[in-house]
Amino acid sequence: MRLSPDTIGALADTVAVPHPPSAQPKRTIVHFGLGAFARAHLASYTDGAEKAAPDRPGWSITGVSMRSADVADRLNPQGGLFTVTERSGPERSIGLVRSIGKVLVRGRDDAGIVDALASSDCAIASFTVTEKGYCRTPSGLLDFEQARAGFYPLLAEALDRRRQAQQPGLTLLSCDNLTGNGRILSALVEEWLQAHDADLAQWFAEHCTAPSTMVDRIVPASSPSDLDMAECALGLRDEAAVFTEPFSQWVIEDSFAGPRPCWEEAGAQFVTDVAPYELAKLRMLNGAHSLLAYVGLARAHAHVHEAMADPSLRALVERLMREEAAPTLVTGGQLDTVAYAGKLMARFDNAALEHRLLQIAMDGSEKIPQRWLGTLASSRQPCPAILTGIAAWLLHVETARPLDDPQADLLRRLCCVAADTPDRVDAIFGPGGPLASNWRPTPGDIRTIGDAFEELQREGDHET
Ligand code: CS2
Repeated sequence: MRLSPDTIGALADTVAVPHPPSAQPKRTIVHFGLGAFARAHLASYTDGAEKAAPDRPGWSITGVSMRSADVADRLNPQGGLFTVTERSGPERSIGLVRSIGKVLVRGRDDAGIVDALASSDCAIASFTVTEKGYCRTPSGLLDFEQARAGFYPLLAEALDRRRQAQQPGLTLLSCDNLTGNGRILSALVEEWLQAHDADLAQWFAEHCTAPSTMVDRIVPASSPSDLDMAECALGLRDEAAVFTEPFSQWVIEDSFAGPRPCWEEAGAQFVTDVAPYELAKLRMLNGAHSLLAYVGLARAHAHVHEAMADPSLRALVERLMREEAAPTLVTGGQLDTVAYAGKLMARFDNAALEHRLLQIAMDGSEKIPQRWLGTLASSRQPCPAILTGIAAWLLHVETARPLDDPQADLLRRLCCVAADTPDRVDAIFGPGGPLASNWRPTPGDIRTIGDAFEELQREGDHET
């Protein structure tokens, strides 16, 4: 039997079921990219806010699936219901989430998506479309060709309808792992609007906001065996179940164009400047994650906890966090980086999560700039751990079949043409390269990358 509003009563009594949401009309959030992360994060916080303050106006999320109808097919027959299982050691805690109303599909339901965004109920458009979903060129400008198939045209049409109907603007809330995600989103949307309707761009600047946010929760993709295990625990089949860690954090810049859910009741922190939190998270957590992914795969590991149990890799991760990333952060006393690193190590050790390294390794060219290059550019000392990560990523580019990266063809070509390390680093990270940045590798950096590359290659041959 499938989970749905009619079958809730059959859920195992170990599942925390919130009381039914209020029958009052709801405000809506239109969320682009309703993958496992958004379900375990935004949807959970929205549900938690309603649970904690049932007398406040309720919110419902209209999801937009960007690439296929898969998520819609999982959630719509369940009336938007799904469960979140928190895993840590042998502990499991399962809760039902009720904040999703329906899921539309980009390309199939475009008119409905524009209607939802243009509706007077809608106050927020939120995003977890991953780094590549913002459709940026290597220099950070909007790639119009790609953007046409993304969220931009729908958002623009809806903003135009709101302007003409003299409705309030929207808050655009990016929940992706980008430095200054709100600033980036707002600049890209403005670029799209300027190119199509300069008056609308002006209206957007005056009526809409895009707060930056730092989002944090490790949410591995759900596997078929996860869903089977959940079925045993739930007593019902939940095709949209998500599995995550108990930890969760959301820091949000308090600059909304209109109303918002009282997410603080569910633990979100509202601050005036999210940058220190965001930089620390990207450089320490995500930076270490990518290191574990590429070096871990080169050393034949499959999951994060297994890579963490490899003593030499564990030492590299500690080094990246404590000696390379942390000294580049100005946290203004808001964050104790020593304690933060300790907590991250414990989270990465969580074997119950079964977090696949290949999932993290995906889209390296989109992730590496904010995870590693910022640290390399601002560090006053050599960063052997990150440089080893770069060597492992280059090896991944050379050997992974398929290479899951939007720039796969270009990267492969550059690696073929430039066979030795100095040329390769220059072709990829130098001026005009796909990962050009402020980082200027020294001859010593290039030697470290070359040595690490050879060593990882040798170890890989040995493993084979
Ligand atoms: C991971 C992130 O897949 C990845 O690249 O580093 O999804 C990470 O798990 C989250 O940012 C944690 O908040």
